[in-house]
Amino acid sequence: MPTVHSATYQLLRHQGLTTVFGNPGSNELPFLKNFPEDFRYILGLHEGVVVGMADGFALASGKPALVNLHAAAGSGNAMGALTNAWYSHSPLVLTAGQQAREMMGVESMLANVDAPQLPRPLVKWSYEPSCPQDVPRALSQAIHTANLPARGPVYVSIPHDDWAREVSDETALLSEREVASAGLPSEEQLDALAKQLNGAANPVLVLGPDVDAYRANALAVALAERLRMPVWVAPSASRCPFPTRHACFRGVLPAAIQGITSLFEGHDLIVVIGAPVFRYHQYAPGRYLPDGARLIHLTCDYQEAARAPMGDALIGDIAAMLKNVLERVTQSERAMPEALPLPEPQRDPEGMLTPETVFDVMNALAPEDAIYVKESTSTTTAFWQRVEMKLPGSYFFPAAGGLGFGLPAAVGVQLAQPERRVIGVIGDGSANYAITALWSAAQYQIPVVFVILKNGTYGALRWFSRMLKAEDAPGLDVPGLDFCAIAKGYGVDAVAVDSREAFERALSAALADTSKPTLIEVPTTTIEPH
Ligand code: TZD
Ligand code: CA
Repeated sequence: MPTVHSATYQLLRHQGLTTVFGNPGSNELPFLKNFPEDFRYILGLHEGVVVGMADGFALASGKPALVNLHAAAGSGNAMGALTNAWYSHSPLVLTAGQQAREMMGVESMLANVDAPQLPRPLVKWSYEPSCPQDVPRALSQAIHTANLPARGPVYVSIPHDDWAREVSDETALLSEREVASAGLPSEEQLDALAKQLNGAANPVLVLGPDVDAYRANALAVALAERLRMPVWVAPSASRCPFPTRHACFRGVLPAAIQGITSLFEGHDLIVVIGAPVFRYHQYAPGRYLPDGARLIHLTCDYQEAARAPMGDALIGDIAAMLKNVLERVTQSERAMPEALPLPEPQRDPEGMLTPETVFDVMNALAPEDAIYVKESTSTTTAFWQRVEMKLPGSYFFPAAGGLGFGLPAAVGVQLAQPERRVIGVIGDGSANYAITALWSAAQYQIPVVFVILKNGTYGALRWFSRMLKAEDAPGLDVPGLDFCAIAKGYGVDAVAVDSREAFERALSAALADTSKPTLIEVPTTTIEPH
């Protein structure tokens, strides 16, 4: 008879979840024992790192990733990282070891009391099987739930005495299951949508992270060219859905109600695809739409559709919807939008670089299929202006703004995309939340190039403090950090640079070495996010 252990590994193997991201404790050891040779275990030294690596891996591979956490304490440590996974529609299958069934009621050490409650509301589904025989089925449900649109994290708590128990041969049926969704609007809905697009005098396109997640970037380009629309990236951009040097590209929308409405003045149709409407940040109340404008929202997420404060929404497969709409729209005779001018080079002060120069150098030296994992909050606008990205899956930023994503996600992305170079562009504030990801990168020889932008401050908060008239708030600076020493302590080669030429040399050398990670510490000026 199969055991819960053998049936589960069989299921995971068939479903392609053979990389396990984890940090173990006693409750998890019965799952990890007899670890099959065709599986790999990636150890993270803190659960924020574990989930961050798995998140990057899932986003870059487009497939569910398996996480194994230690009971309540490990799950708690993972929660901050789950905010990002939830908002990036990342299909993470989180498992957590539970105390032995008989020992749960008395709340022994490591009993995860009310385990399914713990990760809510940052999971689509959370469960603790009521008997050992239900564990493989529950994990099968978890994988399919995570992977069905809209994708997202799920959580299963598994008592450690379950793994050795026997299950019926029928459990094998689970491994063979395929669960697919086929969401496409009706012909009538597509025709009505196309009619609005064809009839608009001055439409504008807004693209979000799910265009990139569905690998629908080329379809979005075709639609923009067919209708000759300016294209904006939806606010708080966590992925790059559109080539940043295309004539139609306009940049990332501001994350404020009034800011967006002002920019869309004069447009009669706003088409938003693969993003919430909208993911605001700064509180700047105002009108949601300019006069005379209609908004249409195409999304894979019914919750996004339902909670929007304005516009009509259509829910379905982003790529299929785009493809079908494209077949129905006619070539516009409007003038094509003009490409944005390239930004001027910046002069660097003695001994440090401007972030703009850092990005210009990256843009010049990195391969055209490089992947950027970015977590420096004050430099976002400058980055989007200066770095050309044209291939799908070229950019990842924490979708909920939860810091501690950048370092581990860069490691996970590089694991999923070994043929492409991954550059982590990380602020000196952000780097500290999940710094032990450096250890995983070193131990598993994952050749990420980490570029630490060291301006000595929480730059974005400095900007916010002026906006909120709270300039006297304490705790906004981070002096006294030596990232080269820290990196070396975790086994990563590191170099500090203080001029453009030194950075060019260091980045070229790091990009040329695919055998191990490198960290480059760059002292920079502080700039404004907008
Ligand atoms: N803690 C967590 C987990 N996430 C957060 N987003 C914050 C705190 C608040 N926070 C921001 O929203 S931006 C920021 C903080 C602390 C500053 C990040 O500093 P940095 O980047 O050095 O990484 P910049 O470019 O200097 O802003
Ligand atoms: Ca900083």
